[in-house]
This record gives sequence, C-alpha cells and structure tokens, in this order.
Amino acid sequence: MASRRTFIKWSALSAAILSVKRNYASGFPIPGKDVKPPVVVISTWNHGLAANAEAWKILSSGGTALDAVEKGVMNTEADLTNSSVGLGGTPDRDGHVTLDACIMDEKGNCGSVCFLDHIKHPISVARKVMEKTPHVILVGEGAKKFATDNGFLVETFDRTPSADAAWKTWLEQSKYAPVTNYHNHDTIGMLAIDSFGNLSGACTTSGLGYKMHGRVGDSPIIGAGLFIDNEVGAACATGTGEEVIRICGSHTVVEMMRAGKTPEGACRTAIERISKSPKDLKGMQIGFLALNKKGEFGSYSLRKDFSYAVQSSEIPNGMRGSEHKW
Ligand code: SD4
Repeated sequence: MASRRTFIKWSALSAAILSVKRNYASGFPIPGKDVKPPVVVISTWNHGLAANAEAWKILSSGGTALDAVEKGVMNTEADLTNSSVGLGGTPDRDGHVTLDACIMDEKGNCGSVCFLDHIKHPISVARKVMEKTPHVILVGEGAKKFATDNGFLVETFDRTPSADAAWKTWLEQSKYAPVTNYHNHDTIGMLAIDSFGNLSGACTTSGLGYKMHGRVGDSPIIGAGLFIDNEVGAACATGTGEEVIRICGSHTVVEMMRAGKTPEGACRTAIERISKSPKDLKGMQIGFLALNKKGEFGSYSLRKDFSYAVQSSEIPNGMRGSEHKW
C-alpha cells in the first residue's frame, strides 16, 4: 500500500515537472533549476528613452525582442530633429544624408543596409533583407531599389532645414574632420531580451557628420556595430566606427562575456583594446553596451559622457552613465 502511495506521489511529481518543462519551452522557468531572466531593453544615448518606451510596449505585452528593437529604433529614425539618426541626420561633405542600419535576432539571422538615402526607416529595410533575401547586406542604389520594390516610400527632401543650415556653415571651411557628437546624442543601438529569454538587437545611424561620400561605418556591420549570440549575450557600439570595425567591437564584447566577463567588464576589454591603437584617438568617442543572457547589462566608453537608457521588468525607464577610460 505504502509503495503504491509512493508510486502515485512520484508519478504526480514527474507529471508536474514535465509540465513545467513544457512551460519553460514556451518561456517559463523550471523552479529551482532555471531562473527566468528579467525582460530588459537598453539603448544608447538620451534618445534611447523614447525608443525604449516604444520597445517596451511590445516587450511588456509578451512580444518578441526582434519586434521590440525594430519598433524602438524606428521611433528615433522618425524624429527629424535628431541630427545623427534617420533623414534628419547630418549629411556627408557633399550634402547627401546616407543611412546605415542592421538588425540581428536570436537565431543568428541578420540583415543590413548601408549607404541608403531618402528612406525613412532603414532598420525596417534591414529586417526585410534579413527575412526576404538570401543575403545579409545590401548597399546604396541596390538597397534603395530593394526598399521600393518592398513598398518603402522614397522621401523627396534632401536635408532638413537645420541640417542644411549646419552643412552650409560647415562648407565655409570644409574642414575634413568627421564629427562624432559624443556629448548628447549619436547612433542608436538597442538590445533586448524578451519574456522567452531570447535576445535581439538593432542599430541605425546617419553616420559620422560630413563623412566622405560613400563612407560606411561600423553601425551596419554585423560583429562591429552589433552582435547577438543567444547562448551568451548581445552587444552594440556607438562612436567613431572605424575604430570599432578594426577590433570587430561588438563581437569582441560578446566573446568576452562568453569567456566569463560581466557585460561592463566585456565592454571595458574592448575599449582597452581600442585605446592601445597606434591611431590618434584625440576627439574620438567610442562606447559599447552589452546585455547578457541573464538580463544583466553594462557599458564602458573611451571617454566620459556616454550614457544609455534602460528599462526592465525590475527598473523603470531611465538613464545611466557609463564607466569610462579617459
Ligand atoms: C559611425 N558609429 O558611422 C557610427 C556613428 C556614430 O558618432 O556613432 N557616430 O561611425
């Protein structure tokens, strides 16, 4: 009798465990075994606050990190007062506003557009490249044709009035020193982990102000401006793209997390590597942001004044300052 009771007890327990395991496959933890990470979104600079709020609408209603990061950064792209993201961005030295963006999901799918003009939402074109083509990167006229073939409208203005005025002032000296605006706003990179425990990221920019026509930075380069490994974590970059590309910045940060570093420690290692460059880094800013599989996040920058926005199931949307080297 006792053994029958024991059998029934163990059967009930096994059934309960199996059902919890099944639940975990759809996003719920196995008590005592898996601790469910918090839902988190983080993004670069002050414009990250509004972008996070948009992403949070999706994350908080059980949506995917991929949808959240796309919608989040679309908010920044649509803001024509933003001089470093989207069509309100600072033009190149010849007056063309050219945009770079990429997106990556938890399965390693990724898409990117570079040197794209007159399209309001490069991030959504990048997502279409990811989902509808066998390729990862489309560039320039080809990217624009792909965008229009997929229903994206071509905007007719070349520069916003304020970008136009600033460019004309710049032309008076035409001093070729690409501008990194590192005090307040810059590229938006966004990373998120959703209620399924999956990571995704997005990055979008108009690139360095007054760059050479045709120049592409780190932001649309998978592994440089953005990298996701769903087993480990996610990272993105902002600042002078050439220096980020040289060390495959975001991939380096993720690999450092794989090796056991905290998100901040991983970002710091990448920045230390850049700081040893024989290049003259005067006037340059670079910042990395990282989020690991446990929902822990952190950042590190070359210089002070890099900040980022965080929102999670435990933290209300707000800004954080970054630790920095110099
Ligand atoms: C780039 N990383 O094009 C981007 C833009 C940026 O300060 O962050 N500029 O190099």
